Amino acid sequence: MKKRMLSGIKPTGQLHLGSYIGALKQFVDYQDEYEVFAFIANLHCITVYQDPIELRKNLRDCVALYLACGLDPEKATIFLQTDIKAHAQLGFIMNCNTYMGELNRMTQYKDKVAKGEKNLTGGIFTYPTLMSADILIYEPHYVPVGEDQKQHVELTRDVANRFNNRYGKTFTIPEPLIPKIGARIMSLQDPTTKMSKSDHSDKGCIYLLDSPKKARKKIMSAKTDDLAQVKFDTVNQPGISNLIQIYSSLTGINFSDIETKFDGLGYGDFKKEVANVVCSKLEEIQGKYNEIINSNIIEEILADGKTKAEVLANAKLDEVQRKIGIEIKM
Ligand code: ATP
Ligand code: LTN
Repeated sequence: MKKRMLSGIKPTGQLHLGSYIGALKQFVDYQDEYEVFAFIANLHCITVYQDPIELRKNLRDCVALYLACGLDPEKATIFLQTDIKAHAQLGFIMNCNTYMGELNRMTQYKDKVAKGEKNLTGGIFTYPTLMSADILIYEPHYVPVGEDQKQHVELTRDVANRFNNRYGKTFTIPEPLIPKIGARIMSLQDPTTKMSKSDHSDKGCIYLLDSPKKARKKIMSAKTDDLAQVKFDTVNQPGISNLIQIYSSLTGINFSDIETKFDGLGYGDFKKEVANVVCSKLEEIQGKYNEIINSNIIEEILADGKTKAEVLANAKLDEVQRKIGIEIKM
């Protein structure tokens, strides 16, 4: 029997090259080998206020981009988190099995506090417990995520072990699957910070729906250094190293072959070649996206995904509730 893999992406704003390389590409690459469950984390995204009209649009875009990036609904189960009510219910149960100290240690939360972000919600603080529920309810072996989410999968493992010890073997312990190349794609404008939808500079982030012209411009003006050598060295050449990662991830060429290929050439030549590869990927994705976004296929795929996911999720929630004693029936 195939091993199972599960992951989710928040539909906040548009997906970008970082989310594609760090997570989405992995779902696609592994869909033949594993039984893939890919969902849209629409509860996680409201931990920060979202404009309702924009959010509704982003939801459809996100599903369309899953498909346009190559996820095949015949192979993968694609669904909306809120279509499976058991996520939120198990989320509360997981909340009750996670300690405040553990949540206080989550770097994503700590970073927000350190930055002095105001009006942080209870949802932001407890969101790793909902993520644990998202994962454990399907008992996947692997969870493909970018580097920034690794800590949340590790917390999930701790909570699952604690639950199994308290109540008897209930959950499979999942492993985070972090890509060897591209687990943390950096901003093109500040290569010491992650490429992110919330990047303060739009120029640092390549959205999957950016026009190739716009994307090319962003790459050509990416921040580099004055060492004039295409070399993978994240300490002294973070900008060039970031471009090498992007190029390597999209072409499959390893770092040393890239260094050899561009030996003696200027940064302009290198950037042009990176832009060619990125733009041709964007064109491929956008071509499919345009066909999908105006069809009914999105609703059909989500309905189908719901049917498949619900059976597993409800059965697991039932088992958990019986084990912890909150059901009258045994
Ligand atoms: P953002 O910071 O853009 O809001 P996020 O990480 O908060 O993104 P998602 O869009 O849900 O939220 O991320 C989807 C997946 O993509 C996660 O597994 C995340 O680790 C990964 N990911 C996001 N940004 C990057 C990046 N810059 N490099 C590699 N992986 C990334
Ligand atoms: N928290 C993740 C999104 C997410 C997720 C998950 C990823 C929610 N539930 C379960 C993997 C598995 C994020 O912020 N990117």
